[in-house]
Amino acid sequence: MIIVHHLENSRSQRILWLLEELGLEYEIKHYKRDTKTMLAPPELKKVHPLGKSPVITDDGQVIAETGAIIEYLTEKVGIFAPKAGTPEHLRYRYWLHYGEGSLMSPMLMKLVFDVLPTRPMPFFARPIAKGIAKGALQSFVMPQIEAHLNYLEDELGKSDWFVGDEISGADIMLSFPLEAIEGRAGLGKKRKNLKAFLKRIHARPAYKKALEQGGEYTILGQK
Ligand SMILES: N[C@@H](CCC(=O)N[C@@H](CS)C(=O)NCC(=O)O)C(=O)O
Repeated sequence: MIIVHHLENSRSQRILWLLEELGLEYEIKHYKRDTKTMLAPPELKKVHPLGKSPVITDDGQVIAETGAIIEYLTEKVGIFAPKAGTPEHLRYRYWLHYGEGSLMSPMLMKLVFDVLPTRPMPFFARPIAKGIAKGALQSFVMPQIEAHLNYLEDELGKSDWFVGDEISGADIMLSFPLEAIEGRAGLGKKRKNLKAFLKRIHARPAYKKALEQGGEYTILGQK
């Protein structure tokens, strides 16, 4: 039996969505974030030394990393991934790596620089922290995020889904960073394709079912 070690409000939500799309049976073990640090609880380290979510267990195996989990689950069922050896499969693999490998990096930097000036520090250090954070956001982080969003907006101008006309694990992979940007800063008025993509995924019955299963997912502002 597949067990999803699911941290509330996290990337793990997309694994629940994938499982619902694939029609696989699974159980959820729920974990709550520490209310102060927002980190995962220590119990998650019993499943995998890094204690991050998502992580799944299946048949005595522990599988971590969203991309690896998506590949593992889609290969089990043989849907939601283009046929191996095709150009579509190469594109699919690209997006699976891109989601965490490229797109999430500037987003995490934004999170860090947004929070940095609000952390406890001597009063005289705060204006300096604010200045450093603002400078980094303006000169590097935000231009990077904008470049990624423009690129993704153009890609979705070519087809409804990231790998052509059929939904795949690549769309599930990219859902979380796009939802996070929409929830935190907004995708921007001109990003019609990205907004339509989010609307399309949120209308899917499997997506809705996964939300019911996963519990709190406030990334889009819903409680
Ligand atoms: N690249 C990893 C990232 C995993 C990750 O950082 N997960 C976050 C949840 S969104 C987490 O577990 N955070 C809690 C913590 O770091 O303690 C993946 O995609 O699986």
